[in-house]
Amino acid sequence: MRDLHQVSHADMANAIRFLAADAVERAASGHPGMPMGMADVATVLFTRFLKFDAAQPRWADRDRFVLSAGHGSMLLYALLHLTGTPGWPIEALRDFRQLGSPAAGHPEYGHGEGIETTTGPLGQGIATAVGMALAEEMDRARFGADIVDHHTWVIAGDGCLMEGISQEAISLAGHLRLKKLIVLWDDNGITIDGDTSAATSEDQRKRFEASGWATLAADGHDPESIAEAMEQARQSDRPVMIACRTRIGYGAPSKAGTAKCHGSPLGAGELQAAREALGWPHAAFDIPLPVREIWAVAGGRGAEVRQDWEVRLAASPRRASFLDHHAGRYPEGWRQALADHRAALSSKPGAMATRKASGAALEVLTPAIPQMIGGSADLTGSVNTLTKATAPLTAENFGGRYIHYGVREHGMAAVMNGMALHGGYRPYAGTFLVFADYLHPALRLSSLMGLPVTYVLTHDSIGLGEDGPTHQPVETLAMLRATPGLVTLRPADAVETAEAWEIALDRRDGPTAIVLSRQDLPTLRLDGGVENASRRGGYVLAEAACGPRRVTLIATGSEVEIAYEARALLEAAGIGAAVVSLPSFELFRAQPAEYRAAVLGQRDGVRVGVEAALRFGWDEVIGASGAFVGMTGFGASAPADVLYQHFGITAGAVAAKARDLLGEPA
Ligand SMILES: Cc1ncc(C[n+]2csc(CCOP(=O)(O)OP(=O)(O)O)c2C)c(N)n1
Ligand SMILES: [Mg+2]
Repeated sequence: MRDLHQVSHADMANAIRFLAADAVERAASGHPGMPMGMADVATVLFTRFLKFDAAQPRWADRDRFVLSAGHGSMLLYALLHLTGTPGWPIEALRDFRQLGSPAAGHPEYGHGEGIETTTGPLGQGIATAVGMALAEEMDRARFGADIVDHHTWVIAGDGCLMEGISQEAISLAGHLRLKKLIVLWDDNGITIDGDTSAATSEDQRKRFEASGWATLAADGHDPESIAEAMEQARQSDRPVMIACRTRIGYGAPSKAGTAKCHGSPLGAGELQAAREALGWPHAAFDIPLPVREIWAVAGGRGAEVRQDWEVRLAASPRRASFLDHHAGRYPEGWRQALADHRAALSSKPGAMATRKASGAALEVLTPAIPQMIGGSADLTGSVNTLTKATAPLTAENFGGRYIHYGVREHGMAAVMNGMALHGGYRPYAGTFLVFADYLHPALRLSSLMGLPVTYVLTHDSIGLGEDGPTHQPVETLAMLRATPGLVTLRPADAVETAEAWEIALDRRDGPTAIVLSRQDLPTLRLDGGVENASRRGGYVLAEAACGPRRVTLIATGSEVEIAYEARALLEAAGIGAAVVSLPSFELFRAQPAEYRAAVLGQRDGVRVGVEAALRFGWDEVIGASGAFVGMTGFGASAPADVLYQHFGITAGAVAAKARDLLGEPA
């Protein structure tokens, strides 16, 4: 390794400081304080510790670096530029926060090489990093330390540590003893409102230690103090938090150490004064050649290590399985196994809760697809996510495939994101649909990043019965359907449930929510499930039989059965009625207009929507003149069948609405 000490540490750190402050100044918006405060820590990390090769930012065995304090995005962009990461010319930094620049306001996964995850919603980064560190342990257990051996480094601020999700993440990481996770806490005592003492008096080190972490402290402006702590952290047998004491906006004469430099440009005068104070006479975006060169050396530090790794991988007996795993290639046979399963369900129609049908589909899929990693937020027996093929994952057995996330929905979702980002894994995990609210910020990031994680959301309506309105979602489906990039599926029976799983596993570019009933539902699909009908989002399950179609009854999940019964009532009265099953609004919306019109019977009479949830979003399907049978407010505590009667979600009510619309009341 070349000597990096010809140019001073201060010069290297100042290069970061001024790239950040100048970019914020030019954009007239952004956060200079955090990059200026953490420039020393970041310089030590990137020049002496982080295992990476800037020329190959996707090298599988690189250390992961997560900027959890995403508002300090210019710190990351400055590092990516200085280390020579592809796609990060100085122009990208000059265009900070402008449309089309990889240097977006907050780091966005997929917008530029080297951005490991999207951050900005405080706390998400640290929790996502737990998933990455976990995936590293899992990879090492599967493929061996000769090809998997890297750390996950996180920079987290006061805000990240105040957010509740950080507690879930810290607690789980400590429990699983993720020893290759190192959190660098930007301990600057400042947030937007001013001194952190206004809102918190926690002893952070004790807090982490209580969760099974090791902690260290460093002077965040003394490179040797930082290096000593990082060296020690790498030897730890448990996750490590290093409290890096820093001064926000370090170098800005009047604003450093105050909230004034947190989130707005320093201003021309203060910026010039900082240049003088730190001895940086260079123009904005001008990095002197020796500093530039020494940073480029830092960017190439890992090249040899990576090449050695390539040689080891080439010689490894696990090479093929490692590459398949990371490319997300499933072994042959899973699709056929699932098709056989669907055919068997169709040939022996019975009644089964779709949450149970999901468990049955997982029993078929998990032995076939080793990338699938299950779990639940302490509701395993209710959400049916555990299968015979998925042994529990523990600190002693990272070869396991089932994660007991504990009662930590938000952390669970972020950890799934981290596993998916790390590469290879297809995480799925379950909780009750109503608690999707507890994990939604992380689910939103799954969608924004386009990560193929699967949410198993059961107990999906008043149909769960006695647990009452706290547990009965009425608005949650609308929230999921309103989330861009998410595919929500609410299957009507066991066959559609198996189809939903096939759709989820075929998705590579976004998350899927599978919404499932607690109560038994009859098998309605008797066609052998040969073709995956759910792929079109909606389809005619039963066409009008007694005459031309005059009514189209459109339902999802458990209400398809009710629509079916309503159809029988209408047909008995000589009114031709069809039932449309609509498991996914998003997939249906993607179909050609003619198909949608034909399914919905847009030229054939009236439409009635049925769903045990709020009408919000349904006008798209039934039109403004359509009728809707569903919920108008919260549910109640009672047996499910009583609730369906009480709230008027019955076949009789559906048939009556249809007849009203036809002007032919019974
Ligand atoms: C979940 C969430 N809530 C609020 C914000 C708005 N916000 C951005 S930075 C910040 C303060 C963060 O303080 P700290 O992490 O200490 O950063 P520093 O001021 O030290 O840079 C807040 C409240 C956010 N980005 N995410
Ligand atoms: Mg702070």
